[in-house]
Amino acid sequence: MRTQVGIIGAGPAGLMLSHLLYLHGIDSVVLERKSKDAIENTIRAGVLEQGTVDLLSATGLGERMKREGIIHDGIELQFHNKRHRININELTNGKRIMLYAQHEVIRDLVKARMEASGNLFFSVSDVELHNVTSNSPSITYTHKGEKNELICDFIAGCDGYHGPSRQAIPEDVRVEMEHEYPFGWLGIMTETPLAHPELIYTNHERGFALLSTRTPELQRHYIQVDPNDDIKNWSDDRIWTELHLRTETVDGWRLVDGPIIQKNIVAMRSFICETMRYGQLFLAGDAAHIVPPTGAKGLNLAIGDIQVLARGLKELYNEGKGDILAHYSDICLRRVWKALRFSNWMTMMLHRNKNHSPFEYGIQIAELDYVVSSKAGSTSLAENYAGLPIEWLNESQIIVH
Ligand code: RFL
Ligand code: PHB
Repeated sequence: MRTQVGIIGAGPAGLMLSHLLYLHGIDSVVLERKSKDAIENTIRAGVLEQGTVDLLSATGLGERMKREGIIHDGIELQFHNKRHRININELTNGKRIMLYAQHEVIRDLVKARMEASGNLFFSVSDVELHNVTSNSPSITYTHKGEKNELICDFIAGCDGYHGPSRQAIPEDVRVEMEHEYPFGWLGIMTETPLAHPELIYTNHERGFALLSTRTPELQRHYIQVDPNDDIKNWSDDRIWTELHLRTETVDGWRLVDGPIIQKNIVAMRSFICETMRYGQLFLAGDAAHIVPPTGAKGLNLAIGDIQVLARGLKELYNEGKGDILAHYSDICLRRVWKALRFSNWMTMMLHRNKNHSPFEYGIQIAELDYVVSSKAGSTSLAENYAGLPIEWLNESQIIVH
């Protein structure tokens, strides 16, 4: 089989790329290890930046999101059991965020690709990349027991942190940087009414907590735990006790509890791979970078990479211009580094580190106090949280990074 762009992975990055390429008249094939059912039901991100919402709407994917998603104009930061609102809308001249689950975005994308008779192959195995520096790289894979070869012009590695694409870049070419945090997030899905009209990020002496939402009847909450802790140690009662202690306020606000229908623990890390391009192979999304979830950036960064890649491929195929593709890695990494910085900053400001001295704790609280009481401080948080713009090539075509 032959295609213009072979895409490995049907997460938000791979599916969005295939959708945008279709709109530009460029042929692609998506190869996904998991089943359609599995990718459509895995619980992950929930916050979409304004830029992601705008892209989904502009490309015909906004209808259900607009109906079922929940728009938020701000977030709450809580410390010393008091809340402080960051008015993102006002501080960013009108930007907003949308609460719409990642698996709903995936469902909308899969539906759109299938209605357009797109080539999506689920439950493939043995995916391998070949000749990525040649003009016709290829991907071999097994589907329904048969071995296949897909010959392409380009390969998009959208296969997440553990996928094979990044490994196809020789070790002496790629530079990988990683930072592990001594924090984990225990996430729950609970059948309870909306806790609060906006997300609440809490710094408490017992540890971080986040109150988020999915629908008016289904809430998503997180508490900081040891990253090596076992979910079996966390009964529903113990989770609610911690959530209550960490989120109650001095004026007597108390969370409503109820049945927990799903719970799990994830460790937190930052990771970045320089370069994001090698020959005809382009990495996008979690395949190239990971951020801790505190800044709600992972999915949005993946979509940002794809905007750059899709535009680069469109300019090359339809207009014969190769500038964007030539600078793909620089354009993306510039934005990714800023999101890594922001996610790291949010994480360090909001989590309790048991090894911190009283001095370090004092600095952390002063940082929060500064952010909520200074317009410059809260504006910086707001513009990063709502999403920084993609910085395209400047006039002299020189990218600093
Ligand atoms: P994905 O979604 O991991 O998709 C990669 C796909 O590649 C497939 N794959 C393979 N396919 C074929 N052959 C192979 N050998 C393959 N190996 C892997 C996988 O099966 C998968 O389907 O990466 P992508 O597209 O780059 O998207 C990234 C996002 O999924 C991720 O960054 C976010 O979920 C991160 N994230 C959040 N991001 C946000 O923007 N806002 C949030 O509020 C937010 N909250 C979160 C999060 C991630 C979390 N977890 C679970 C780490 C909350 C949590 C708890
Ligand atoms: C979520 O709703 O899953 C969520 C919200 C905000 C974050 C991370 C995750 O920062």
